[in-house]
Amino acid sequence: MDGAGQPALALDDRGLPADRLLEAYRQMVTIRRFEERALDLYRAGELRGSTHPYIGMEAVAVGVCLALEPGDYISSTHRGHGHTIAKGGDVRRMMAELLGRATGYSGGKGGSMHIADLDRKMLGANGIVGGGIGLAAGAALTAKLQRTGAIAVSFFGDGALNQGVLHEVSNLAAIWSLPVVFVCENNQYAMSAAAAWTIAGGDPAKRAAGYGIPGVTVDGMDVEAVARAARQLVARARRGEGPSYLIASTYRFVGHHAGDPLNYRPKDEAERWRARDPIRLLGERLVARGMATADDLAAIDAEAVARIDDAVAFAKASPPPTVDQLLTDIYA
Ligand SMILES: Cc1ncc(C[n+]2csc(CCOP(=O)(O)OP(=O)(O)O)c2C)c(N)n1
Repeated sequence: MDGAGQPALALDDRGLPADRLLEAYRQMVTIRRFEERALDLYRAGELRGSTHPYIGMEAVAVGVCLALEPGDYISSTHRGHGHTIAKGGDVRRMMAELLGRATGYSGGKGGSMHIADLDRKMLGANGIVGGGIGLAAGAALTAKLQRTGAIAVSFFGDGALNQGVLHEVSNLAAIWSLPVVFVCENNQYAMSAAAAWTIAGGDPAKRAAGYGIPGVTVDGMDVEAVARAARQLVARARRGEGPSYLIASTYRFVGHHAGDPLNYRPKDEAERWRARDPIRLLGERLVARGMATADDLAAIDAEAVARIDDAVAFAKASPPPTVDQLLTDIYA
C-alpha cells in the first residue's frame, strides 16, 4: 500500500510495437471520420434523435481496447460509437442504426445511444448516465464464477463519477475482487457542468483509495499512455487481484450533443486541448519514430473515409424496419 492507502502499482513505460500503433491510428481516424459524418447527417436532418460525438476522446477507447482480448467485455455510455469501433464493431451496422434501418445493430429502433454487439462482448451504449457500470461488474462476476479468464471494462464520464451506482458497484467489486476496470473519461464537463465544480475531493483518482483499490490518472490524449496504464490494470484484474480506477483526462472538441451551442466553455481552454489532438499526436510520433510516413498516414485516412462512405451507402440502401419488426424486442 502506498501513502494514500492504495495498493502500489508500478506502471511500465515500454512503447507499443509499430503494428499495434498503426492499428491504433487506423481506429482513431475511423472513429473521428464516423463521428464527423454522423454530425453531417444530423445537420442534414437524416439522423433523427440525438447523437453525442466522441471527437477528441478517441485515444481513450482505443488505448483501453488495445489492452483487451476479444473475450473481454466492455460497457459504454451515451457517447458510445468510439467504444464500439475500438472493440471491433461493424461501422455498416452502426451507421444503419443511426439512420434507423432494419440492418442496424438494434434493428433501427434504438439509434445512436442503443448500439450493442454481444459477439464482440460490447454490452451496449446506454442513455442512462452510469447505466453501464453495473452491467460491466455483472459480466466480471460471471467471468469470475465461471472461471473464463475474461475481464470487464466500464467506460463512463466524469458526471457518472458522481452517480450512486458507482459507489455501490465499486464497493462490491472491491470486496468480491471482481476482474473489472472502471474507466472514467474525464472530458472536463457533464453537459455544461465543469468537473472542477462538481467532483467533491478534487482529484477523481483519490476516490479509489476509499475502496482500497488502485486509482491511476493518465493523459487521455496520448493513446500509448492510456494503453500502458490499461495493460497494467487489466493484467492485475486477470490475475485475480481485483478492480481499479483508470481516470483518463481528455476533452470533447465539440458540443455535448449535435445541437449544443457550446457557450459555457472558455475558447482558450478549448484551443489548449485542441493543440493536443490525440490523432495528430500519434501521427507525429509514428513519423518521428520512422514507423510511418506522412503518405502512409494520408492513405490510412483515405481508407477510413472510404469505409464510412461505404457504411453510409449501405445504410441508405437498407430498408426501415417493417411494422411487424417494430413490435419485436420491445420490453415494457
Ligand atoms: C441518470 C441520468 N441522469 C441525467 C441524465 C441526463 N444527462 C445525459 S448526458 C449527461 C451528462 C453526462 O456527463 P458525463 O457522465 O461526464 O459524460 P460525458 O457526456 O461528458 O461523456 C446528463 C446529465 C441521464 N441521461 N441519465
